[in-house]
Amino acid sequence: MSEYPHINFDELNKKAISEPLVKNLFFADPSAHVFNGKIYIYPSHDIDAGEAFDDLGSHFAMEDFHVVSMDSVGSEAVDHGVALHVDEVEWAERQMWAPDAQEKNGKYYLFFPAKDYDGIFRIGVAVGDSPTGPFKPQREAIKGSYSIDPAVFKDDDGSCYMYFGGLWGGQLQRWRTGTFNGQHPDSPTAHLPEDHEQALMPLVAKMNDDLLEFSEKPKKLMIIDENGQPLLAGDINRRYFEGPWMHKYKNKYYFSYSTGDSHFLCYAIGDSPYGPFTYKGKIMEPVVGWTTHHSIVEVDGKWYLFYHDSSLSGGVTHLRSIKVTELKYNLDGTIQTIDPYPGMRIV
Ligand code: FUB
Repeated sequence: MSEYPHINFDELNKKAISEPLVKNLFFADPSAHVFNGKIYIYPSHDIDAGEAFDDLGSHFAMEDFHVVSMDSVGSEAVDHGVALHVDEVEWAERQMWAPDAQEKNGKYYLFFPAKDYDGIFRIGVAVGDSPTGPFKPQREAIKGSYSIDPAVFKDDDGSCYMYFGGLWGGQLQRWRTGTFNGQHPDSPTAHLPEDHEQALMPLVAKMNDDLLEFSEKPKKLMIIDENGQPLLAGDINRRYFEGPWMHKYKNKYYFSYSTGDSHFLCYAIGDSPYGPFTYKGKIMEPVVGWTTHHSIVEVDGKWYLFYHDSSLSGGVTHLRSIKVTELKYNLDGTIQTIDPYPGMRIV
């Protein structure tokens, strides 16, 4: 159901800075990469499975992944069909949420979260010979993985790091003690830190050379303020919620993410893939649809933000569309904030 009865979607779509890349299906959470000179987008495939909206994200009941490719930004987005279905994954029962992909030595790896048969989000990997799949899943989830939203960054030396974690339905708060807390399973906010406590931070783990397992125990990735202090849980306009992404610009590491319930895309800059990362600002103002999730990639010397919104579905939270727009840096390396619908307030 639309959460935006006050919005005229015809007007919003006219003001929007970009159009859905695919209009016959709903795709979200676009992780974009350039492989062999071509753009490949690894999105979630949104469906209406009839689940009611709740703060655990039960309405995000996705079952499979497609891959979308483009020769260049502005060219036709081609949907290559189903690349992996939940029924092919032995350990996964449901909710195929935001994926990512990476290439190593001519093989392509699709990383994805899903709930296992105990209702716990884990992260799996599936391997293919082509960027468009099909991908063959490993029999088990990555050992030591939990929560959602894997993003796998390849550094200049070929080392790969997975960033992951998401609050509320993404269950990150249930792992605060190091093991899964099974209490209050129906509450998205139980187990969260108090407002004055350090915010929950995302996790990072270096991957083995074969990209099938972590080579180390995941570490907390610290996001700090201008005074070097970790962001606090109550700082909801800046603290991490979900949807991590890493890119490198002029030799600096840029960690970007969604602030979830305050609906911003934000970024922080550091000198190492492990951080710490100093909060720098907003990349994008809120889009229609509760969630906001993105990736950043360089194509032919320009930088692009891939993101999603619920404009095509008229504001239905779990029926989202992928979009792309140019991202610009200031001379000091900060990113110019993007307004997805200039001149229109959506919240
Ligand atoms: O698509 C399901 C979830 O919604 C993702 O995992 C989150 O990042 C949010 O976009």
